[in-house]
Amino acid sequence: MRTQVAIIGAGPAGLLLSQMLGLEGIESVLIERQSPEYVRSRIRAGILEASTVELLKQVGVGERLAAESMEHRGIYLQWPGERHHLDFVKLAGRSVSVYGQTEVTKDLMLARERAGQQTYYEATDVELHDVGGDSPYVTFVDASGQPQRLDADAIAGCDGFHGPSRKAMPEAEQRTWEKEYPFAWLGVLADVAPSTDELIYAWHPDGFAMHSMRSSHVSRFYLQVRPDEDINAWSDDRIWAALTTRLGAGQHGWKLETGVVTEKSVLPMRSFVTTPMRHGRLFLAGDAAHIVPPTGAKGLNLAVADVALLARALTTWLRDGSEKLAETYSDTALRRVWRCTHFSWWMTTMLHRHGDDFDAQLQLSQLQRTIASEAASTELAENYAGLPIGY
Ligand code: RFL
Ligand code: PHB
Repeated sequence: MRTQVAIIGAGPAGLLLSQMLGLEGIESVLIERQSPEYVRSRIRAGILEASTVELLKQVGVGERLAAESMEHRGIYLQWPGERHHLDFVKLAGRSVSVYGQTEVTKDLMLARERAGQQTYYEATDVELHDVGGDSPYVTFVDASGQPQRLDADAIAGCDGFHGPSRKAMPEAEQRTWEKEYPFAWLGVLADVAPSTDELIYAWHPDGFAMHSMRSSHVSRFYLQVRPDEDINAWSDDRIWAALTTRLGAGQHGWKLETGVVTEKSVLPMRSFVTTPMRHGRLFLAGDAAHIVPPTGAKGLNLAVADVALLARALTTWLRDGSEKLAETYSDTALRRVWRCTHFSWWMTTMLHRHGDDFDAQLQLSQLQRTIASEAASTELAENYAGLPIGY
């Protein structure tokens, strides 16, 4: 079997790439390890930058997004006794939108089905071959157990942190940077109306807490826990009690509504960057090339920004015959990757309890400065609301 671009991974990066290439008349085949039901039900990120929203609208998957997303002007930053609003629209001229990654994925899957492009779900033994040469190909076993070979002009590795694409890059040419954090998040989804109009990021002596949301009747919460935390030790009552304390319910007349917990899981936190993001005819995009801790809400947006560059690079190469953008893809993408890596690290280290009491005082001082100085709040706002694509 032959196609122009073999895309490995049907997460937001792979699905969006196939959609953007399809609009330019470039054919692709998607190879995904999981079933469509599994991909559709994965709960992950929830915040879209303005440029992500704009891009999704431009490429024809913005209809439900426009109708159902919630536009937020900013976020609340809080620590015991104080809650402050940062208005991104005033500070940086841009807002963000609440629309779950699960919903983005559903919209993109539907668009791909409508476009009639081929997807192999539940593929196993996915292997990349000859990525440094002119005739790369992918082998895999399809859902019915048939071995398959897919030849392509280019391969896009959109298979997340654990996929095979990054491992197919020559080790001698790769460099990686990694940071593990000494804490994790307990993520909680609950059937309850949000108790806040915009997201709350809270520093607390017991650990970080966050109040996010998915819709007018579904809330999303996160609590800082240990990386080896036993999820079974967190009953619903314990979760609501910790959120009540850390989010400061009962103070200044603010109430936290509670409801039925429908999902809970522990998420590890790491920063990871690999360079370069291209070798020969293999291109990495999204989590396959980099991971950020979720505190800055950057993971999904960064994957979208990579794909915006990669779709253009592959189009100008495969359709128009110019390799120029393919050659600069890695360097251009990595500029934004490192900016978001720094921002995510900064938000994470400012808001999570770690170290000693001296460190806690520095965190509180940094939080106060972020609120008190327009320069400091603008720096947070510009990064959070998102830098232009191609930054
Ligand atoms: P994805 O979404 O991981 O998609 C990769 C796809 O590749 C498939 N795959 C394979 N396919 C074929 N063969 C193989 N051998 C394969 N191995 C893997 C996978 O099944 C999957 O479908 O990467 P992509 O597209 O780059 O998108 C990136 C975003 O998903 C990611 O950055 C964010 O979701 C990160 N993230 C979060 N970011 C936030 O900003 N806020 C969050 O609250 C948030 N929560 C999360 C997250 C990431 C999580 N993961 C990856 C552990 C919660 C979780 C659980
Ligand atoms: C989410 O709603 O899942 C979410 C929002 C903001 C973050 C991380 C996760 O920084």
